[in-house]
Amino acid sequence: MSLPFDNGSRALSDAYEGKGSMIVQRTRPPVLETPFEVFDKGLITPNRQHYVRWHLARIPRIAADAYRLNVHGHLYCPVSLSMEDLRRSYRSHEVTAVSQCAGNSRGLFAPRVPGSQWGHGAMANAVWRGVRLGDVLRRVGIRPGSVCVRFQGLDEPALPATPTYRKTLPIDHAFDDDILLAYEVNGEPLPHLNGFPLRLVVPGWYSTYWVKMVGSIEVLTTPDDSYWMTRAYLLNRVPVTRMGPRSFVTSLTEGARLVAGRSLEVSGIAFGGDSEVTAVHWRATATDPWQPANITARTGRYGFCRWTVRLRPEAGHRTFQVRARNSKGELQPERSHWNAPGYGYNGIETLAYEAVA
Ligand SMILES: Nc1nc2c(c(=O)[nH]1)N[C@H]1C(S)=C(S)[C@@H](COP(=O)(O)O)O[C@H]1N2
Ligand SMILES: [Mo]
Repeated sequence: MSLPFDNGSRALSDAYEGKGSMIVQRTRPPVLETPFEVFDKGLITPNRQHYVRWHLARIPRIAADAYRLNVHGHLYCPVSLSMEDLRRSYRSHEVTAVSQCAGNSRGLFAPRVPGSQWGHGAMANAVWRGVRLGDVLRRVGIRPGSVCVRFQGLDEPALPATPTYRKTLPIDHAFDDDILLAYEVNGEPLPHLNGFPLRLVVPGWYSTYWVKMVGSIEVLTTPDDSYWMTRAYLLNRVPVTRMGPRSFVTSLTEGARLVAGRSLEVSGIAFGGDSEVTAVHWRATATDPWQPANITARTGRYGFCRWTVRLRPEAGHRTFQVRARNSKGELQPERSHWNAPGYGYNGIETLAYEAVA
């Protein structure tokens, strides 16, 4: 089966461990997109259809009882923690948050840009459970003069010259109570492809920071100059970090045919990025004034919310639009800011439909 998409048709597969039907972007390493219909079914993305993105070719299979998290660098007592240690000696916490690749929706940039041609399915909203990164850092004792904390994944490149996957958080941010070292998603252990047994969860930041299968945490006294911080995921040489608001129509698909004059409920999802959604606005066609939509369900400040409106379509070809605002006052722009690496697509969505008598 394949899906229509301007950038080529995309195969669906259910051949991946722990995954249901997914759009295959790449097979080695696996890069799998969540089919968009999933977002209409519920506000929490099921683990089996949570998208997957890896950069490096070798993704080991880690046995939970053999796993160790090494915490080292500029600190007083380096430790090597087992999953047992993490579960037993630390309190567990939960956060609901959207994980979104910085390249989500890249395939919609015009002119086209290279990289994974994602539709809107490089995002997922889930309930993450694990220990607070800050609790671990407090226990090992950070030394004065520390500037950042680096996380390294256990996945490995096919060629030794390729740098391993590492991302770094500024020291102050690392102590944020919302940041977790998560071992569960939606009440189950992390799926292998989503970073079993432990991954970083950085609510409000693009998931490039959410290091999967994290093997080591290192406290540094100088800024991290490694590849993934200084060469990749940059916009104008600055790392892409925090997310802004986005909104989507999920109950209608592009090109829908509706009955003129017969009202129907239209609904969709929105999220605020690193602050909560304060308003969702819509219009029945691009030249109408914006009106407020009802926010009918929420999953916390970092999660998806559902919005619904009553549309009474007028005859003709129209373009439904929706836009979200967050509590920082940020509004989705009219158009996504085009950039060569294709990051941060966030423009107002426009859905064309036709109403017939
Ligand atoms: N170890 C490791 N962690 C990683 C990556 C990776 O390649 N290796 N990719 C990052 C990027 S760019 C994204 S978008 C998310 C994807 O997370 P997911 O596969 O659970 O959806 O993982 C992040 N964490
Ligand atoms: Mo990503």
